Parts: sequence; C-alpha cells; structure tokens
Amino acid sequence: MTASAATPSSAPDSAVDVVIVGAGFAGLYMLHKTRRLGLSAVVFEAGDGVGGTWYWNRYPGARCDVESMEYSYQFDDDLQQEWHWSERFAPQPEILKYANHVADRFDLRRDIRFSTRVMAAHFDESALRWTVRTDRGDAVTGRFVVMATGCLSSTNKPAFKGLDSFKGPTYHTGEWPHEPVDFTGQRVAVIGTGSSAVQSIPIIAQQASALTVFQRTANFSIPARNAPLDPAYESRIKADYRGFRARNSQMLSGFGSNHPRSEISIFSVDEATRHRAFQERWDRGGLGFQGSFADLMIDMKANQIAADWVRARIREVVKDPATAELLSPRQVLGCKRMCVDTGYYATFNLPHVKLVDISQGGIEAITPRGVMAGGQEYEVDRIVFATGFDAMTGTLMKIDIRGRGGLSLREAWSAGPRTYLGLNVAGFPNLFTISGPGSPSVLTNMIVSIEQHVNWIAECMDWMRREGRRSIEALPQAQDAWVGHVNAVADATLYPQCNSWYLGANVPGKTRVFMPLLGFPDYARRCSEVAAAGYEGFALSA
Ligand code: N01
Repeated sequence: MTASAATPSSAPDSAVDVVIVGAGFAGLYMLHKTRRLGLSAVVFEAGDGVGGTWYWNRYPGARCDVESMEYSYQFDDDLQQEWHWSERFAPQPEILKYANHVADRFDLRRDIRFSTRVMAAHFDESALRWTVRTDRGDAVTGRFVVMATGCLSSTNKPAFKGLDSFKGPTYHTGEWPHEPVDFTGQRVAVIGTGSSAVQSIPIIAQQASALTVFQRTANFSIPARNAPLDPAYESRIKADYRGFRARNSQMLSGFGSNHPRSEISIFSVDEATRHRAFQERWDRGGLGFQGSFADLMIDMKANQIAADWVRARIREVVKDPATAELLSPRQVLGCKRMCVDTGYYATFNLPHVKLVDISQGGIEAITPRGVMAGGQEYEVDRIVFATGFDAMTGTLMKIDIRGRGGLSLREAWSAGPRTYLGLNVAGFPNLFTISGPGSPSVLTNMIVSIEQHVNWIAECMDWMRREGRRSIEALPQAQDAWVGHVNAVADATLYPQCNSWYLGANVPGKTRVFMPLLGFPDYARRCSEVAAAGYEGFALSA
C-alpha cells in the first residue's frame, strides 16, 4: 500500500470518535446526532461555509424542485415550526440561509474545519481506527468515518478540445462564483440542457444580448408554477407537521403526499380522462406530473402517451416549429431526471436566443472566441458549462479511501459501486456513506433520505457502544444480494432506458450501473429490520 503525494505519512495530530466529511445537510445533522450521543466529532468541509450543494450551486435561478414545506429537516419540531419559507419552491439563497441558521441554532460550527478538503482515509486494522488526512496537512483518527459528501458534489467538466484557449470568463453551474455575475449586454453560450441549464437559461436570457444554447439531449421539463408561499397552507402544514412528514415517508420518493402518485393504470381510463389528469398535474406544476398514472415508469406505451402529451405542450409554447421539434425530448419520460422550470420553453421565442443541436457531432472545440459545433464557430463573450456532475461516486472516488488489507475503494468499485444498503462497503469497516449508491438518495427528497440514514447510523453507533462491538462491516454475500436487489428493482422499471447520470452514462468511461434504489418506504423498513435483527448482513467484532 503506497501513500499518495497528497497524503503525508505524518502521525495523526488528534483523535475523535467520528470523522465526518462534508458540511451539507447530511454532515450538519450527523454532527448534531453524534454530539447527542456524547461522541466527539470533527467535520471537514471543502467550502468556506455550510450548505453543501446549496453552497456551490449559486447559478442564476437555482431553486429546489421539492416544495419548501417538505425540503427541510424534521428532527426538531421547534426548528420546523419557527422557520418560514417565502416561496413554494425555495430559491438557493434561502436554502443556504436555512443551512446557516441550523448551523448556528445548534452551535455546529465549532466542530467544522472549513476550506479543508479530505484527501485520504486509511483504515488501521490493528487499532480498528481510520486516519483521515486533508489538503491542509491535518491527520485525524476516528473510530468511525461518515462520508456526508453528497451525491452531486463532483462537477462534470468535459475535456473539450481547446477548453483553455477561450479568452472570456467561463463558469460551471455547480461551482458558481460567490459574487453576482452580470451578463448584461454579453453574448453568452450555455452548454447543456439539464436541470441547472433549464433553471438558469431564462434568467441569463433576460440579461444577455445574445444567448446560444448547445443541446445534446432535450430534456422533459414541467412548469414549476412557483409562487409566494400561501400563509394558509403553511399554517395548515404546521398544525400537523408530524402527520405531514409521516405521510410523506410513505411516498415512493419520500415527498408529495399532498398530491400522491395515482394508483390507476393509464389503460383503465379513456383518452379524455388521461388528458384531464395530465392537465391537472401540469397546471399544478412540479415533479408530481410523473405520478399522473401508476404505470408511467413501468410501461413503455404508457410512458409514450405521457411523453406525447408533454411534447404537444412544448409545441404550443414554442413558436418556431423547428425549435419546438428540437426541444421535444425523444427519450423515455422521467428516465433522465425531469426538470422543473419557470419560462424555459418560452425563452426560445425570444429573438436573441438560439438553440444549437449538437446531438450528432457534439461540441467540436472551444476556441479563443467561442464554441465550435457543426463546423461553425459561435462567437461569444462568456461560456456557462451546465454539464452536470460525476454523480453519486465522483467525490468518493477522488478520496484515497483504503480499507482492510489496503483495499482501495477505487479498486473495490472499479466495475461500479457496490454497497450494502447504500450505507457501508464490504472491506471498509466503520465507514458509512450517507445517501450512498444503493440507497434511494437522488430518487427521493434528499433531506428525508439524509435524516433516515443519519438516524440509522447514529443508532448503530449507540448500539455498538452498548453491546461492546468495535467494528461493523458489510458481509460480501449480503452486499452481493443487495446489489442484485437494487438492479432488479431498477430493471423492473423504465429508469435504466436512457443515458442518465443515474447510470453514470454522462461521464465518459464511467461504468454503467444504475446507482440509486427506487422506493423509500420499503428501503427504510428494510434498514429498520436489519438493525432490529442485530445488524443482519454485517460482521461485528467484539
Ligand atoms: O446536470 P445534468 P444538471 N457535451 O447532468 C450536457 C439536480 N439538480 O447540473 O443529456 C455537451 O442533468 C448533458 O447532455 P446529455 C437534479 O437532480 C436539481 O443540470 O448527457 N453536452 C445535459 O444536457 C439534476 O438532475 C435542481 O446528452 C454535455 C447537461 O450537460 C442534477 O442536479 C437544479 C456534455 C447536464 O445535465 C444534475 O443537473 C439543478 C458534453 N460533453 C440540478 N456533457 C433542482 O432542484 C454533459 N452535457 C431543481
């Protein structure tokens, strides 16, 4: 086992019970729970503030696509009663303010080391402890390591030819500058048409003198119908917040109990009823559209009926038929994460906004003056890369994680991520992943999944202490069975049918494996059963 240049082999300078990597919503709550157990902890955070994804993704128009009354912690009733959201879908600055409020309210900052990136975590088998090393030279040992590193925290920056030759400023939506970026009077290129692009394009178009959007794959987007939060609705939810959370936890994706997924088949109703159902969800706005009928994500014909309906709406909005056709997605509806927008399609009616189809040749090069595609150079002043993330595994794979016998996580996952319950990896004792591959994570309301994971991990640590267990580690056969289960669930749906980041298909060379597990309630139940059975499927050392 060789230590990399970034991981000096100095002796550890401090010891804690738990080392937590990341101070987003997962890391903050993990720290809070750890303290409640009376365990010592340190959090390392690469940014200079808390908030994780909401710290980094400051692009214009960034907001959550889960409603604000649901996208918040539920662990503290006073917190959820006191906090007030201003809009139906919270904008990024407000969510970041909330993360900061939580950090202050629970006095979390004193155990967070900001601007510090974890480079390595190595397991010492004789001491049953991890040594975690950072880019600032820290070396801390912990009995447990919790990777609260987020699912969309490693940006995907394609190696476009000539990338560095561009003379003007460039931006990635996932690493947006902290100071405001003003595009007034600028000719702007946006590369990519996923959620980040769909949210930022209408705002950038309001400022730019010319906006050119480079689209490889059209994406389905549903209107957000965002609005100021209705005070009567807020009061209603707060009057029974616990009941609302409990109902949400029974939803497949951990949210949306106000407007649950339909349980009827699209084929059980006539065409007029189908259209009414689609229209009703379209008018309501948001991701609930995907729940118009029970079989949209399991039956190709059902899916195509819904997809045709959305394409017809796009044609109604977009005036130029050729542009409307280009903006009409051809893949299975929902198999790439659907977008939620405010004025996205209408933006393409503006005379200074142009859509360039790069589905065939891609981006040929970035030149000093702009973007080359289809043999044509598009001159621009600034380029926005809305090219997404190396999702779910990217950040973990950048850290030199070595478990039993020096086994590296990169080797263990060379053919795709393998976990037991998305919580632990065989060969890596006492290392937990929050919302890791193999757990529902990105197919759910992330905060719901995060809280369920943190609660499970904290209970596990407490149980180990009470039972005198020093290490916990997934058994290879339990892990194999779990990976098989995750794949079988995905294969029974249409999710694996397109080149989505759920599959890692957006990153050249990444192994194609469907990473998240569909279905929050069954998953949470299984985690509880495993714990109740004395951590079935795990090896526990005394
Ligand atoms: O990233 P994406 P994102 N050449 O991967 C294109 C969450 N999120 O940052 O589809 C040219 O979806 C790529 O094309 P293709 C949400 O879960 C949530 O937008 O691979 N183009 C695609 O169009 C979301 O799903 C919120 O063919 C290239 C785009 O770049 C996830 O984050 C808001 C390319 C990337 O789209 C990721 O969203 C924002 C290349 N080489 C994000 N490589 C909300 O809560 C990639 N592309 C609302």
